[in-house]
Amino acid sequence: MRTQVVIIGSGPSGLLLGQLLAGAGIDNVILDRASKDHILGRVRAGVLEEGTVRLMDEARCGARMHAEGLSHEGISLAFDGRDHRIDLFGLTGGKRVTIYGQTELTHDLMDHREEAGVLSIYEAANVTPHDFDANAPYVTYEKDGATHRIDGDFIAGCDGFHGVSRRSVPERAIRSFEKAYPFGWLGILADVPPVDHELIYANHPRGFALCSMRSHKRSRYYIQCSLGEKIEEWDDQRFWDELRRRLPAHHAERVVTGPSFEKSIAPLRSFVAEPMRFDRLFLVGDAAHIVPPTGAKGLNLAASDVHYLFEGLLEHYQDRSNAGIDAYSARALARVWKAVRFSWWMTKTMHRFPDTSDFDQKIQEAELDYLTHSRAAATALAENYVGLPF
Ligand code: FAS
Ligand code: PHB
Repeated sequence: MRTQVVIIGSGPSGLLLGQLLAGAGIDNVILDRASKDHILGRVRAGVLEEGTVRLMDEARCGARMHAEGLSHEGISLAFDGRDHRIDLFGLTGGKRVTIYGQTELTHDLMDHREEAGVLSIYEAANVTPHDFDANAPYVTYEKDGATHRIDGDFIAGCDGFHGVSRRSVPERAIRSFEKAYPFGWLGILADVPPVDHELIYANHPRGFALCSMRSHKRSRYYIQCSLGEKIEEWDDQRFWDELRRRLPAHHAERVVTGPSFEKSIAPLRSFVAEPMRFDRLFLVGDAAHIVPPTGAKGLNLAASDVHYLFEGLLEHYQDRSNAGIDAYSARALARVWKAVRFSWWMTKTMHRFPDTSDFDQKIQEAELDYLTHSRAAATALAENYVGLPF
């Protein structure tokens, strides 16, 4: 089989890139080792920046997002028993975020791709990129007992942190930067109304908590937990009790509890691989970088990578210019590192670290005090949270 762009990975990165390419008449095939159902069963992000919303519209997949997504103009920071609203809209000259689950976004992209008859191959085993340092790259994979080959002009490695693409690059050609955090997030989904109309990020001596949502009837809550925690040790009652302990009293008493239907623990890390392009292979999204979810940047960074790569590929095919693909890595990394910094800063400011010294604790309290009394400090948080320009 031959195509123009072989995309490894059918998560948000691969699907959004595939949809934009198909819309521009650029042939592409997506390969994923998982099944569609497995991919749709993963619960992850919930906050979309305006740039991500714009890309979904450009991909002509935004109708349900606009119909069901919730437009938010602020977030709250809770600490010392009180909370303080950060007016995202007012501080950024009218920008807002959209609450719409990654699962729904993935569903929309998959449905539109299927309707357009653009090929995705699921449960493809041993997907392997070849000869991407030459002009005739190809990808092999195994399915139904046979080995298959797809030749292309380019390979987009959209296969996440544990994917094959980054691992296929010779060690001497790639540098990585990593920071692991000494805690994780225990998250649940429950069909109960959210505790407030906007998100609440809570800093508490017992640990961080986040009150998020998927709709007015479905809540997403997280609490910071130690890395050794086991899901089976957290029944719903224990989770609800711990969440309420970490919220200011006027929120804690309003938490509506109910049975969770999803519960998971995610480790937190910061990771960046440089560069993000290796001749005919491009790394996109989590394949190239990971951020702690505190700043709600992971999914949105995948979207900005897709934007830069799509622009570059469009120039290559339509204008016969390689300027865009040659600039891809530098452009993407410039935005990635600013989001990595913000996600690290939000995590450092809102979580309790096991080895926090008294001095560190006072610095954290001073940071929160500064944030809630300085328009300049709040503006810096707001402009990063709504998303820096592409
Ligand atoms: P993905 O990991 O989503 O997709 C990669 C795809 O490649 C997968 O479908 C996988 O099956 C496939 N693949 C992997 N290896 C392969 C191989 N060898 N061959 C073929 N296919 C292969 N971001 C936020 O903004 N907010 C959050 O709250 C948040 N929470 C998260 C919680 C968890 C547990 C995780 C893991 C991530 C979270 N993220 C969050 C980040 C997440 O949303 C990512 O940024 C987003 O999924 C990135 O999308 P992709 O780059 O498409 O990678
Ligand atoms: C979510 O709703 O899953 C969510 C929201 C904001 C974050 C992280 C996760 O910072």
